[in-house]
Parts: sequence; structure tokens; C-alpha cells
Amino acid sequence: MKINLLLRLLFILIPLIPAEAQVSVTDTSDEDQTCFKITTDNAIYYFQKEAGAFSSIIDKDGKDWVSFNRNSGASGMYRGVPNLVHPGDIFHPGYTHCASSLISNTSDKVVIRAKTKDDKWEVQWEFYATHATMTVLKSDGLYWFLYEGTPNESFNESSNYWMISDGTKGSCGTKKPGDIPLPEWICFGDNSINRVFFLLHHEDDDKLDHYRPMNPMTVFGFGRDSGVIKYLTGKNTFTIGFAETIVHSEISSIIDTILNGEIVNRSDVDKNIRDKKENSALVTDVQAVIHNYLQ
Ligand SMILES: [Ca+2]
Ligand SMILES: [Ca+2]
Ligand SMILES: [Ca+2]
Repeated sequence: MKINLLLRLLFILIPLIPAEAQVSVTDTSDEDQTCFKITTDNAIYYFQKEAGAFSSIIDKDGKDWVSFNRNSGASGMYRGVPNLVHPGDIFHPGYTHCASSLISNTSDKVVIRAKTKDDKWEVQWEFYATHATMTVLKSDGLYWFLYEGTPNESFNESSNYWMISDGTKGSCGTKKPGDIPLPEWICFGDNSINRVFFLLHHEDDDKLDHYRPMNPMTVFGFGRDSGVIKYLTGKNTFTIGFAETIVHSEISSIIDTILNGEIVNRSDVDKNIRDKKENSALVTDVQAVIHNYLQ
């Protein structure tokens, strides 16, 4: 084989080799509290240790989809993920009811546990290259799992939207009432970008899952009604993450892989989606190189 042909083939193939997944964790602070900063392939998570919750979740463009801060109400203090226990503000940024510890730290997975100082509630977060999964290990009553934040960093009732597992979609100015059908997921996006932030409840149920706008933030909850009634109890598992697509079938594929594999490196899923798009282009390129060589 001519060197020239070999080099040209390598130029085509090398960009398609996936980089090794990386997850790392460091200590820092965010919004006046000490944090674990978990850096992954497509997100940076700021997990306030004494709150046991996220104050910021940053995408690849540097946009914060939570935007917790010390301003009052929906402009700041109400925001957060997962805001699990209400009343009580447990696992809610800005509060100090918890202690968090690093359980394990490898290049493809970081595990953190947060529990209340009275030892009644405990959750475990597992961070992977492209998503994070939380399991409730210990609970002391009814709870919900909330996303109170800012799609693409800025809540906008007309350009922000939600979409659920059956493909139903609405602007963030409209409510989403009722239980989400199997598999129980919702995502949030903005009309200006090719990305969504998704939330998955691994155990499907018939309990209400409600979205409503509370300008300037989202109020979405698994196991929540239109007000403040909670429905979840015992052990439940949730996954959050960014998908670098807005196509319903591709988001469904990512969700299915997470549910089927439970613990999965979603870089592989993203790569599969990318490969489908690039496969035809690659074949065309290789065919052209070989064709030129044979001329
Ligand atoms: Ca922030
Ligand atoms: Ca359901
Ligand atoms: Ca439900």
C-alpha cells in the first residue's frame, strides 16, 4: 500500500476513535459553600457537600442549567437539584443539613454519598462520563425529585421547552400534568441549541410527575402534583445528564441504554449515534480514496 494512501485513510479514521472516558473530582466552592466539583465528558457538576445537592450543572458551552444563587425565590434560593425533601430543604442547595463523602474515584466513575446529620436520609450519586445516577439509600417519609433550574442558563417561557418519553412536547410556558408513561423521563431544551438536559426515573409508576413554570425557573418533579404533595417512598433511582441531540428517538436510545445496562458508559451510546450519522460519510470518503488510488 502506498504511504500516501495509508496516511489519507488514517486522517479519516483517527477522528472516529473515541477518546477514553474521563471523570474526575476536586474540592472547590460554589455559591458560598464547599463543593465536590465533578468534571465529566459533557458536564461539570457542583455538588454542595453540606447541602447534598447541585448548585450548578454546567454544559459544554459553559451554560449553567441550575443557576442556584442567594437571590430570593425563583430567581435564586428555590433553584436546585434534586431538592428531594420538602419541607425541610434536605438535598437542596444553600442549606446545611447534610454531610457528603467521596466513596470512590476512578477514571470512569466517581461515587459520592450524602446523608443528613440526623442519619435519617441518605443518597448515593454515581457520576459517569455522560450522566449521573442517584439512588435513595435511606428515607424517612415521602419525597419527590425536582429540577428547579434554568434551561440553557436562562429561563424563557417561549424558547425553553420540555419533552417526555411519548414525544409530547410543550414550551416551558405550558404545564405538563399527569404521570409520565413508561419509561419515565423528561428533558428540557432551548430552541437555540442542539442539546437537552434529561431526567429519568428508573422505576416507572403511576404517580403524578408535574411540570409548571415559575418564572424565572422550571418546577418539575417526579412524584409531585401541581402543588406540594409528594408521592415517592423507599428506594428509587434517578439519572440526569446532557444529551447532545434534540431528536426524540436518539434521546430514547440513550435512556434505553441506561435502563438496560443500568451502569453503562454513555460515551458508547453517544458514539453510536455519532457513528450512524458519520457512517455514510466515512464510506464515501474511503471509497473516494480507494477510487483515486486505483486510477
Ligand atoms: Ca452557578
Ligand atoms: Ca409512569
Ligand atoms: Ca410517575
